[in-house]
Parts: sequence; C-alpha cells; structure tokens
Amino acid sequence: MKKICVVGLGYIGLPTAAMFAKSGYQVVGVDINEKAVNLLNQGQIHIEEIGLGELVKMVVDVGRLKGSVTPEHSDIFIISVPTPNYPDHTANLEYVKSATESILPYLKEGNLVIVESTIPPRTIDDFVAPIIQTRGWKVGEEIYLAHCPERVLPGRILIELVENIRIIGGINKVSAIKAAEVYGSFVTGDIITTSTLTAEMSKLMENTFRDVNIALANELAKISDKLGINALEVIELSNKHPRVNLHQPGPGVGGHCLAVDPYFIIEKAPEESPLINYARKINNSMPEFVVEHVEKIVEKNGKVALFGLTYKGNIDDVRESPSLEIISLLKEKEYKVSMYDPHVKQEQVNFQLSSFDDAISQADCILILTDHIEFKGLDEVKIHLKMRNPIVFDTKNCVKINSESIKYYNYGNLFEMSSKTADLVKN
Ligand code: SAJ
Repeated sequence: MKKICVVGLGYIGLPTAAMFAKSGYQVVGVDINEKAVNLLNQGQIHIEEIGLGELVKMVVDVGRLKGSVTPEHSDIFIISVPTPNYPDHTANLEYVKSATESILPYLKEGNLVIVESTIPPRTIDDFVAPIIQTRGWKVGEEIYLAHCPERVLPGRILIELVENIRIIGGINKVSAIKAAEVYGSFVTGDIITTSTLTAEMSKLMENTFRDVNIALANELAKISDKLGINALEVIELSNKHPRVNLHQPGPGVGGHCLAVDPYFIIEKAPEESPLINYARKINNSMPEFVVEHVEKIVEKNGKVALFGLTYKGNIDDVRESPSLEIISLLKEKEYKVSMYDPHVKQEQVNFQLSSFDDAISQADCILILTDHIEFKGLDEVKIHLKMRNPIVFDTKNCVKINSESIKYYNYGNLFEMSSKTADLVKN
C-alpha cells in the first residue's frame, strides 16, 4: 500500500488526507497545531465541514489515517499550507518554505511532491524546486514535482474534491502524469495536465474572475442606490440573458481565497493588472458602504445587532470576513454592537458573542452580514418584543420578513433609507 504524507491539516489538507485514506492509501497528516493532530488521532476534527467528521472517524478507526507533528518517509508528499499575504499584499510564502523544508529529511529517490497551496505564478519553478535542489536532488528526474491547486468550495468540499475537474501542472511531463495517477484514485472529474506556470495562473484567474464579477455587482448596488433602482431585480432580469451571469452584491468579499489570490497576480504584473486591482478596491470598500447606510437608519449611540461573522454562509470560517471590519467601523462611530453567529464559537473571536435574544434586546437594527440558513426565517415575534426599533438591514438578501411592521432593507431598496426612517418606525 502506497503512503502519502499530507503537510497542513486545514480546510483543504484534512479532507484531502481523509479522501486519500478512504481510497486505499496509508496516510499521515502533519500539522504544527498539536491540538488538531491530537483530535485527529482520536478520530475527531477541529473544523466544520459537512460530512468530514464521519469520514475522518471512519478512516482513523480502521488505521488508514493518523496525525503527527512531524513528516514520515512516504511515497508522496502533499503540501497544503496557507499562503496568506503580508500587509502590503505580497504573498507570504513562509509556510510553503517551512513545509517544504520539513519534508527534506524524509525524501527518497522516486518520491513525488505535490503543492496544493495557492501560490503566485512561478513559485514552483523559482521557489519550491530550488528548496528541494538544496539536498542535491535532480527535480523532475529523482524527485517528481507538481502543482495541483485545490478548487473546492467550503461547505461542499467532500463533493467537489471528487467531482471537480483537476488541473495538474508538472515541472515536467512525467511529474504531471504521476500526480494525475494519484488523484485518479478518487477524482471522478477530468484530470488535465499542463505546466506548473499554467496551473498556478489558472487557479488564480478562477478566483480573480469571481472577485472581479462580485465587484461589478457591488458597483451596480452603489449605482442603483444613487439612481433609485432595485439592483437585485436588475441582476435577476439581466441573468435571464443566456450569456450573462451577474454575481451578487454583499458586505464585501472575505475568506482566504478571493480576498487574497488576486493580489498574487497584481504582485507579479502590477502595471498590467489595473482592472484586477480596482475590483479589489471596490470589494474592500463595501464594509464602509454598509456602515454609511447603517448611519442613515440608526441614530448615533444606537445598538446594532450584527448577524453573521463568518465570511460566508453555513461555514465557521471568520478569516478575512468583512463582518470584522464592519464591527470596528461601527464601534469607531460610537454605535453599540452585539454579535450573533450560530456557527462561530467564542474561542474563535476576541469579542463577546451574544445569543439571539441578547443580541436583539433593545437593538435598533439587525444587520445581516452572512447568509446562514438560520437567518432565513427570523423569529418576528421576538423582534417585535425585544428590539427598540424593528429594522432589518439584510446585505445578503437572505431573510424573509412577513410582518409589515418590521422595516426591511436589502440592496434592492437602499435608496429608501433616510435619516428619518428610524424615527418613523419608532412612532
Ligand atoms: N460573494 C459575494 N457575491 C457572490 C459570491 C460570493 O459577495 O456573488 C462573497 C462571499 O460572501 C464571500 C466571498 O465572496 O465573502 C468568497 O466566497 P465564494 O463562495 O465565492 O468562494 P470561497 O472563497 O469560499 O471559495 C473560492 C472558490 N473559488 C471559485 O468559486 C472560483 C473555491 O472553488 C476555491 O477552491 C476557493 O476559493 C479557494 O480555496 O481558492
């Protein structure tokens, strides 16, 4: 039985390790986070992802997957560590560097190294290969090297890992073919091989496509607010065209992918990427846009109940979440804030979380920032009884309000907001 060592047990590494274990490999999952490793060895997981808990328990119970804080000799090494960016937005490759260095003592001739982390163009050739070469290995001949960017959507990881088309870039052809064989053990989608550079760039362009399109939707929301147009209806109607797919506006773009990856392109070709750069700026401006609108409907010192702290619905990930910036902006403007999120645990954040009841008690507005399923139908009786002003501002267009005495705003009727509204509702 072939052995795989997966370095990095995060949102991608852990499900990937579990899938390989399920499809016949002996897998060791490595992480510097001892807590994650210990939990794994008890068959438990430290993140939220549909179906992952059951899968991990099963493969750990049968002895196919175990956790460790150090790598082991293996046939295949998969590097799946974060690539955040520095405050100036350039890529921080420190985790990729230390993960690659950590496997060096365990490499044997014929091993295959696969990098799944999202990386700037040329990283495999100019950064990862040279690290492996420091031990004298001939990369592509003695050690095979490939980039296989993950493309799965949090919340659907176990389905998309299997069904999505995989792009595999090899440092040479034989590396790509070897990596394709490995993923063929569980991927049912097509597996397409190419160069490392093309694989790096296609991954970045996928997320950039989405980021630029969300920026367009956010710009439409701003234009519609100014001109008194229902932006959401415009999107719905435009999308009836067979070749149009306008995205949805929101409170900003969060997460560890869309809000980060486009900068990897900008970093390498700044002069040539003004559109990508501008899209980032538009999406980054959305928390401020939301707060400006809160100011129109809630008096200074009023209480805003923020619903949803994760960067998107039905997940537990708060990384780069626009909600975090909105909290600081509201505090700066001297609003009282309460935070409610049924998917987030207190230890994940450095501010106090409230229950639904406490969050809305004496509040002047519920501000919906994430489309969690729990927010679809809010308890309208409680809203009436507990809020000071029954106003809901839904930046994700996900709540259904039935009562006419609760004032409901979304990006379709922003233009109806005025500083008088709060008083109107109160009286
Ligand atoms: N968002 C909008 N409007 C939309 C769609 C999304 O405002 O119409 C916001 C979300 O609320 C969220 C952010 O964008 O804040 C990102 O969410 P997402 O669902 O678009 O994507 P991620 O970041 O969870 O995952 C993306 C996926 N990429 C694409 O769909 C092209 C996923 O397939 C990648 O694997 C992942 O990035 C990654 O790891 O790179």
